[in-house]
Amino acid sequence: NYFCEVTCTSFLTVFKIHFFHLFFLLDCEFHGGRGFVYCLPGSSKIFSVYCDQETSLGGWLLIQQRMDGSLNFNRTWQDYKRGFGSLNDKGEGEFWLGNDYLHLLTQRGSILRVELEDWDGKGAYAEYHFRVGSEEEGYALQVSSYTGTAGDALVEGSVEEGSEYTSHNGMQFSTFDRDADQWEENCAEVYGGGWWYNNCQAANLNGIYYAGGSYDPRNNSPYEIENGVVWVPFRGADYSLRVVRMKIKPLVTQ
Ligand SMILES: *[C@@H]1O[C@H](CO)[C@@H](O)[C@H](O)[C@H]1NC(C)=O
Ligand SMILES: [Ca+2]
Repeated sequence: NYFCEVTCTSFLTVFKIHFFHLFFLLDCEFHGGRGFVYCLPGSSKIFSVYCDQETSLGGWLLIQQRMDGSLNFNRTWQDYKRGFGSLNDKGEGEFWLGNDYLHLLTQRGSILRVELEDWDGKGAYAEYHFRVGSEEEGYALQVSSYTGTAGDALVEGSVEEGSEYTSHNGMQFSTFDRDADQWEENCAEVYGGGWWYNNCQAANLNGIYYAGGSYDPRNNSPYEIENGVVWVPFRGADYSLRVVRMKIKPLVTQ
């Protein structure tokens, strides 16, 4: 794994780079390897991305990570739009890249890789074709072509509760201060994070971080609900995962 730093000198330069080559290869030889590095419009300063060079041929850009519950993910539309949190130089930390970036980086198609780890160290993954709409489109989620070992929480959703209520595909993004879900109440408010809620969820990777794994929703306050860091087909709704991360790479590589 390498940590690459890109100096983005001006908004214009960055925008051109972005517009004509959604991604480009930057020489990370300095750090002992090579990786995809993304330059994002609006980053007029040093923008650091974490380049994972080890998982399935490398070239992944980390877009979300939970690992110790140190960061509050129950945040506003503006926070999710711009991103929050940070990583250290080992790629450790909790963060959300930002929905504007997700839209820009996925508009030509990308692969999403979700990695999950429970409190016994058991891991699982899920991969999808992945696109996030613009803010005008409510950052709507488009996912398809599931492969993996974790189960298909994003398209199929929860088999028990029914796909039509729990699939995240096609859903707009919701935060507690902007409810775009399919429930008469506010999923984001009670499930504790910004997400593509339906009525409500089979995956809640930005949910409330409960240490230890299994939890009894009756003890959760202020909502007695299964609002942990959840991937239903992997460990069920009443199990909050220890580590979750989301990574993307372009669908068509050069
Ligand atoms: C999330 O934050 C909102 C606003 O502060 C609050 O009303 C809500 O109860 C919080 N949700 C959870 C699950 O803590
Ligand atoms: Ca609602």
